[in-house]
Amino acid sequence: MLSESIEKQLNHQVQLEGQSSNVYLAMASWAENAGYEGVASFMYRHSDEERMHMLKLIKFINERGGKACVPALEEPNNQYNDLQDVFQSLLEHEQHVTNEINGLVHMSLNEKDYTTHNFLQWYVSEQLEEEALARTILDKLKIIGNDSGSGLYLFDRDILNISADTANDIAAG
Ligand code: OFO
Repeated sequence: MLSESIEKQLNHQVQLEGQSSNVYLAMASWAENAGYEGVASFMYRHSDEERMHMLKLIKFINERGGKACVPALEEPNNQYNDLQDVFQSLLEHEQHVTNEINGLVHMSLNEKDYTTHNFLQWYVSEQLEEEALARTILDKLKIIGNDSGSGLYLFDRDILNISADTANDIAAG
């Protein structure tokens, strides 16, 4: 059985994952309108993944005898200056999510809720991958620079091959 405080915090995380899905959906739409088809499909896929993160939490809360609440979402930012702006925002968003997950992990240990602690390990690894991936992409964009049309064209074409596995390798050194 979940404690009230952990149930509340897990529901907060449900909101955050749902919000992440919305943020990436807005980025996908911006990229599609800006002509970056590769980035758009990367973001659409990322948005779907975040929805899965939310569903996983909802099911866990309910399985543990808690009550998962489907949250209201805020309107995400729909306007970006360029791709660097998009991926910098993505990195900052993920850093925020990582902090929240770490807070939950801390809380579950404090309350000796080892089942929740175990469940959260999947999110800890996922955050490591997502942050590493965002940094890898930002590094590439910095090399290309915003003025290189052909560089950005190739980046857009290649982004679909940049998988989470690549980021994993980088994170593992
Ligand atoms: Fe759910 O991993 Fe990003 O936010």
